[in-house]
Amino acid sequence: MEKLFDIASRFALEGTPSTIKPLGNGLINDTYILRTAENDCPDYVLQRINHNIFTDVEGLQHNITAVTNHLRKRLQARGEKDITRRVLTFIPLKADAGKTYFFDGENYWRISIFIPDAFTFDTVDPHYSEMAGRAFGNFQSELVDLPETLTETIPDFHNMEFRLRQLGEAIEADAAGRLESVRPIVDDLMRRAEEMTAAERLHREGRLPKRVCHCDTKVNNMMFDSEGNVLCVIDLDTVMPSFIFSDFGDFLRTAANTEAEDSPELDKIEFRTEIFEAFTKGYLEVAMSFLTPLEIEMLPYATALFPYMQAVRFLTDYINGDTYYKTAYADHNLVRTRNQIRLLERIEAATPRMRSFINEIISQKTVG
Ligand code: GN1
Ligand code: MG
Repeated sequence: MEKLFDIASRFALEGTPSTIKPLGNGLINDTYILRTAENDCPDYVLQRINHNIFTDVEGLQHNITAVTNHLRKRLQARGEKDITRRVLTFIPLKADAGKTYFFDGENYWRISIFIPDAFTFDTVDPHYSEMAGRAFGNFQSELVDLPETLTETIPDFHNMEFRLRQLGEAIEADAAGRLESVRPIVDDLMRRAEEMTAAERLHREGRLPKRVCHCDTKVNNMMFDSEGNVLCVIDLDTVMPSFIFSDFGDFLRTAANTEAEDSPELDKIEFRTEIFEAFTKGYLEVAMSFLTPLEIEMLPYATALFPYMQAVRFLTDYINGDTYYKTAYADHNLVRTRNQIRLLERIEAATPRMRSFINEIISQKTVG
């Protein structure tokens, strides 16, 4: 803790840090809440950036600064109040105002303003889901004209061909001796490889662009106020150019699963159609203005792609001996893998219904 206070003292904070405690349940970074002694000073979120995963911290913080500044300008231009509740604000270093991260010789740290009276949810009802759809649509649409070019903070992050290659390498190495026990799961995933790498092929053919998106639209990466209004999108580490429908698919992966992503109760896993429909309605209301017909057509594909990609990533990590995701017990990544495959099966079964729902919305919009 002493050390955390020392790190905090490097940043140009308002007020005196009084307590620092762990916050949240992310799988990658370590997050703390830093309270200040004074009532009229903000509290802060202190984060250790996992630089084994985000190897280019400079590029990462450059992206985040570009994105948050752009969003802030938009909010200001619209005359919005309470701007520090509507976009994340990163604090510069005392010694170098151009930098929003501190390297202590071993780890990288950053601090942003804590948003009080704000909530994240691990599950949502249709009402919240529709608002989240609109909010992610807005987030993407605000970033359509971002002047800066963003770096890929994790190269090939949502590249399904790359994720399958990583699985192939894990199988090849079998570093933890776990391969034999998961052979049938590997086969089950490989069977879908061709279908699931469609986006990469379309991109190479020049038919599918990459655009700035969030790339980690887990349901708990959106903040709401106490009245249930969307405040802002958080967890911006992975904001980068990718397939725009990534954000759509990844949100539904967590929000439309009746179970948490690591629930072992496979029989309870359903794909919540009402969440899909509400989210799609909210999202398309905004996103129809900038999506191409092909991007719209691929929304059901994206919905299947994300549980699939996550299953491949969890399984890869399991075979590698749990080197990437935080785990709480030996089979944690395997449980997550099975969970995501079951969700994928549910989504595959729901695909015709998803298609007709999307078509219905589109035809209403184009007629009305
Ligand atoms: C990681 O940090 P967190 O928990 O929001 C991961 C996502 C996965 C997610 C699975 C940088 O996100 O891509 O979808 O876990 N982030 C990174 O829960 O790998
Ligand atoms: Mg998160």
